[in-house]
Amino acid sequence: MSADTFRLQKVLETFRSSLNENKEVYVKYYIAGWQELVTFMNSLGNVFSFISKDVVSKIQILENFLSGESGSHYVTIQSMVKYELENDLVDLTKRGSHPESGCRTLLRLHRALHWLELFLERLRTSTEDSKTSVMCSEAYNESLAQHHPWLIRKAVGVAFCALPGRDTFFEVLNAGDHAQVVALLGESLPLIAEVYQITEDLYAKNNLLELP
Ligand code: 1Q0
Repeated sequence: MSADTFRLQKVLETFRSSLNENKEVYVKYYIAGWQELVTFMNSLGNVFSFISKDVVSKIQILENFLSGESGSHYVTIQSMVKYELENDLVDLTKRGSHPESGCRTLLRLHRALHWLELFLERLRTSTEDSKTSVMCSEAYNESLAQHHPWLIRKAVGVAFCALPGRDTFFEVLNAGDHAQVVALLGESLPLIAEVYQITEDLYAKNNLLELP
């Protein structure tokens, strides 16, 4: 089994591990899932490094909270939200004394997870003549783009053009033939969607979806 197969399955495994029986999301596994995706993105080439750098810095911010003195409050996304809100540790309307709160940092990854879900669903149901760049940018326009300024949208557009074609993409995932990759995606997607939805509901309930 190749390293790439392992990664795709590891993404699946980490997102599976991130949910406990009370439907709480473990920050540790959530960021481990992102770490796997960064590894994957780096294997696609340097054009993507401005994207992976941003993800890495956000993973780092959350890791620092988790290993810091208030780490026990950062075990789940639920406990993090409660702790930061109760202790006024979140800039709610404009950036001020808490520009890098756990809540706002995780929100950026959360929005990106929606992109991932939409993209992987397109990939899963794609046909031979589907283009990865089109799937990626459609998914992007429906999700993350709404939160990005013009300059970033342009840069992202350039990066999408550098994506390998569908066949190569399936190969890079290297989880067997197309049918096997499709099956694995079918298995991962409901998990990713569930983690996304739980976080979305939590953020909506606490009015945190537009954090600066
Ligand atoms: C495979 C190609 C990757 C395409 C990625 C599409 C999303 C592009 C987003 C790029 C934005 C990066 C520049 C930084 C933006 C920040 O300003 C922004 C806001 O943060 P802040 O602190 O300024 O308020 N940051 C973000 O919005 C976070 C963006 C994270 C993008 C994460 C992309 C994750 C890609 C993962 C590779 C998945 C490959 C698919 C195969 C997976 C197989 C299971």
